[in-house]
Parts: sequence; C-alpha cells; structure tokens
Amino acid sequence: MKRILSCMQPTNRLQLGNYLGALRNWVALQDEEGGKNECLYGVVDLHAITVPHNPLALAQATRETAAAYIAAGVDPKRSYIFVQSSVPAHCQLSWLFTTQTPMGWLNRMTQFKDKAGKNKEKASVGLYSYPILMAADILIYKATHVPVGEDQKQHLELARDIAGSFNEKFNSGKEFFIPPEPYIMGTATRVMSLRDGTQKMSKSAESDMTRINLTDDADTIANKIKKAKTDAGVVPHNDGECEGRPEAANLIGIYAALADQTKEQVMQEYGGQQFSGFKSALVDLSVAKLSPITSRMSELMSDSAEIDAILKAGAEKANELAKPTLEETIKLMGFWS
Ligand code: AQP
Repeated sequence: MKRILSCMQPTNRLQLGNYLGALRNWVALQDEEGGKNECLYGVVDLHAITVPHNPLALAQATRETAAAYIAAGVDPKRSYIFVQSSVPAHCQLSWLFTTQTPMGWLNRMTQFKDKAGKNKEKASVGLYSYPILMAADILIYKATHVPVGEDQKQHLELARDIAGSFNEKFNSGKEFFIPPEPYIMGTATRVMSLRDGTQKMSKSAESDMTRINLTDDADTIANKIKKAKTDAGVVPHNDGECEGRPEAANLIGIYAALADQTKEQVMQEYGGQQFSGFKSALVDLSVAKLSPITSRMSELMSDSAEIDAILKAGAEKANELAKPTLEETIKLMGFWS
C-alpha cells in the first residue's frame, strides 16, 4: 500500500496551476490501485508564514484551500485533509531534524535563493529552513510517495537524505524513516503566467491578471484570458512553431490539460487561426471546467462549520498517525522521558 502525502500553502487563493499541476492528480490518486492508496492532503499554514502574511486572512485562506481540495474532488471520507499547525509533531520533528542537518545541505537549495531574491538578509530563517519542515511533514507520517513538481524535487531529495542520515546515526543503519519516493504524475501540467510565459503561474504573484484563481467567475476568467499576452503570429501548428513563443505554448498547454487532449491535438484543431478565436474557445472551456469547482467552493465557504468539522477529523487522524513516529524518534535520539 502506498501512503501518499501532498500539501499546499494557504498563501492566497488557489490558482489554475495548483489545480492542473497538483490538485486534479490528487483526486486521481484516490482511485488508483483500486482505491487502496492512503492519501493525506495537508494545508501547510506553517510554511505559509515563512513569507510575510496577514494574520486576519490566514484562517480564512486555510479554510478556502481545504474547500478547494474538496470542490476539486478530494473525498474527505477516503483521504485525510488536515491543517499542518493542528498537528504539533510537524514542528517537534522539524526541530529535531534542524539540529542534525548540515548548513551545507540547506545552502544548496535553489528555491530559497529564488524566493529570497536580492533580499536574502531580510528573508526569514523559516524560509531558509523550510525544506527541513517539509522533510518533517513527510517523514512524520512515514509517507512512501510524494507527488512533486519540478521545483520541489530538490526538497524531496533533502528529505531522503535526512531520513537516510537519521537511520545511520540513530538506528544502526536500519530503516526507521522511509526515504520517500517522488511520484511523477504523467498528466501534471506546468502552467505559466498569463502575462509572461517564462514565469510560473503563482498564487502570490503581485498581479492578479497573471493567474486564474479557482474562485474567479466567468467574466473575470474571460477578461484575464482575453488580456493574456500573446504575440503577433497565429496559433502554432506544431512544437517547432512554439519555439521562442512561451505565451502561445502556455495557452495551448492550458487548453490541452483542461480538454484532456494532447497539445498536438489542440494545434491540429486551432493551428493557423487568430489568437482571438482560440482565446474565445479557451474561455468557454475554462468556464465549463472550472465553474463547478468554483460553485462548490462557494457553497462550502458559506458554511464554515462543515469545513471545520472535516479539518478536525483530519487532524485527529493525522495526530494519531504522527504520535508513534515522534515518540520513537525521541527514544532513538536518547532523550529522557
Ligand atoms: N504554475 C503551476 N503549474 C503547475 N503546478 C503548480 N503548482 C503551483 N503552481 C503551479 C503546484 O501546486 C502545488 C502548490 O504548492 P504550494 O502551495 O506549496 O506552493 P507553490 O508551489 O510555490 O505554488 P504557488 O501557487 O506558486 O504558491 P506561492 O505563490 O505561495 O509560492 C505544488 O504541488 C506545485 O508544484
């Protein structure tokens, strides 16, 4: 049986990239292997505060992220949906790992460099040590598989190194922590910004026009797609014609992912047409695919008691799974208890 763990940060409203790159695959994972996978899906609020956050918005963003999981098809009866801060073992294990992780391992993490940018001195220590908390998120549940995008592969490798080094140091090389395997999803799509096809679509990017939020209504989606950057050419016919045209390639990729088609099929149908016509088709498709999710989210958000009850049940189960791992870790490290 696979135990799968995957999480998102409640840093803002979820966007189309979160859905096509992760969330819809989470739903598929529930049904894989005849429904035998054990899936844990976290809302990682402790990660969200590694960058400046608004305390008045965090709880609501946490609920809304959970609502998006459910609206997209994660079934709380089959998968555990929990909030990271409601399972204290994440932080406890993270500290134990922090004391054992060489600085050199963290210095190699490229995402810190990307996220901290020129303000490295002002970035929080939490942003720097984020990959250790992520290792604790995974290892506390002894998750066997973690679906990861390209940008998280290095962090997963670190989690594997932390597991291996703990086993060496404190368990005579025998496996206590399971080095988690990356789970590469065949259908994951990397969605790029609507305004710059070289930048990933991101929920915390400054401009709302760069992304489609899962809460956007039909008019907002139409406006954003119509204003999406393209070039002076027509819709490409093939991959070769996409070369050097990241915005065109991105819109084709989004269409293909939403329509469950290959990019080749999309280019066969629309290649040679003006972008205005293709964009209209993309608006219709996006609204058709996303509006059921948006309506279900808004229903769920109108009754926070239901979401809170789901998160409470998820936290109970997550705490139950985490407790023995933490107790055993403490024992192996030689603490008084
Ligand atoms: N543009 C994207 N295309 C494909 N997949 C994406 N993911 C995020 N953006 C895209 C996937 O969604 C999950 C969310 O992970 P996260 O919340 O931990 O943060 P992130 O990856 O940094 O996503 P964002 O939206 O860009 O958030 P902020 O702005 O807060 O940094 C991951 O599985 C990710 O691969």
